[in-house]
Amino acid sequence: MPAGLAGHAGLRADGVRMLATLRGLDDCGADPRGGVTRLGFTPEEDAARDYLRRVAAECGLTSEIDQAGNLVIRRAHVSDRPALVMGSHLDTVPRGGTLDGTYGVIAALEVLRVLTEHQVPLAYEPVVVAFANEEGAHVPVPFWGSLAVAGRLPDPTGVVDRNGVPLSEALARAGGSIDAVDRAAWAPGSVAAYLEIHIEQGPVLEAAGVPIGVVDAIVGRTIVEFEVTGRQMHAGTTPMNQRWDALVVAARLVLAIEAVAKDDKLCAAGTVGILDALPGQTNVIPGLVRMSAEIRDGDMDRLRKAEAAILAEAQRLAGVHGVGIESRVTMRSEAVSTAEPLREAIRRAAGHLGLAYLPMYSGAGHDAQIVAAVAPIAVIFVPSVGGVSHAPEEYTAPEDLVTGANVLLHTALRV
Ligand code: HGY
Ligand code: MN
Ligand code: MN
Repeated sequence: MPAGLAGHAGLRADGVRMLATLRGLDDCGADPRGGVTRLGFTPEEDAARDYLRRVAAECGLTSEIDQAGNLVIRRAHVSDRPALVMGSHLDTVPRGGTLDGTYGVIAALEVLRVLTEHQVPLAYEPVVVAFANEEGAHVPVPFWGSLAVAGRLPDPTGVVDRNGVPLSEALARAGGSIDAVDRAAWAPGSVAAYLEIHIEQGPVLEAAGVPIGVVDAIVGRTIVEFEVTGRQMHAGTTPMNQRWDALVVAARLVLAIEAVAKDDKLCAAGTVGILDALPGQTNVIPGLVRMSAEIRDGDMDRLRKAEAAILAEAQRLAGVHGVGIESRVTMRSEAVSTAEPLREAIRRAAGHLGLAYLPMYSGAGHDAQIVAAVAPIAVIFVPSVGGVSHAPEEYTAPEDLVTGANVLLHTALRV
């Protein structure tokens, strides 16, 4: 720890306060079927931002929404030093958990409160950010908010949500502006480092009985959307050998995408999460299928080869079965490494607190990997019970959440 901060070695997060703030968000998108449905750029995500703005005001912090809809919380009297940004996202997948992303924002806010209350003289100005629409569940631009601060958002003007409604409306409701999202980009040199704490979402830490993961690299991801076009015909009168059934071909493509990852091992993971057959009637041969492929790997060369293999197989299936298959790559996120000096700060923080830690790989995506284009990044993990996430059962023991916040705090002191 820098000598000037030695008097702060005993600082701790207020765990009771942090957990209460976290629970305050449970109402924003609580799903009657269980879990949380707080999709990006919906009123539920707006409510979460509003709630945190009230909390920030109550503790004397200032907050604003940038032009991309990101919530930014600062001390009332900011210095002109470069920022140490800490945060994550508030949006969820449909029926997700209460912690994915949200925990990272709430832990960062707790750290900012402690640093402010104790007037800790940091080298950098601590700032909390809640990035908008990380999941991309409703507005299919995952990492929207972090792409905006990194100045990497593709042209946003034509973006529509899954119901075809232009994003401009929801963005304006959130406090941003589609015509000014480029103003959300962080000025070069204005951010010294970005720290994100997150639940692991996998089984490693729990199995090892270790409370802290120090992420060394984050997975890369490619998303492809397919349209399979066959012929819509009568399900009873059309002979089985005279059909162009889009769903039957799509089913073969689903299995091919699994095989590329599972059997051919061209990439670490391959998933089809969207499969819509139209017109969706028991007595009509599906004429159109819309489906997604999502592939991940830590090596971008491998990921590109896996993508090429899937696209080639789609074309082969189209030829063999006489249907049309159109594909569109809608997202490519780069695999990244975290910054070693920040990893060292996390390890020292954990050591200072008497905690064991493990180097970890992240198979989940995080806003940090987008921010990595403009600032050094680090990611801290806490254990996920059963390794479950993107599901209502997602859970981390409260004491582990508080422990993680203390590691974030003591990492911030060492940056
Ligand atoms: O999908 C992901 O990896 C992230 O949780 N959004
Ligand atoms: Mn997630
Ligand atoms: Mn997340």
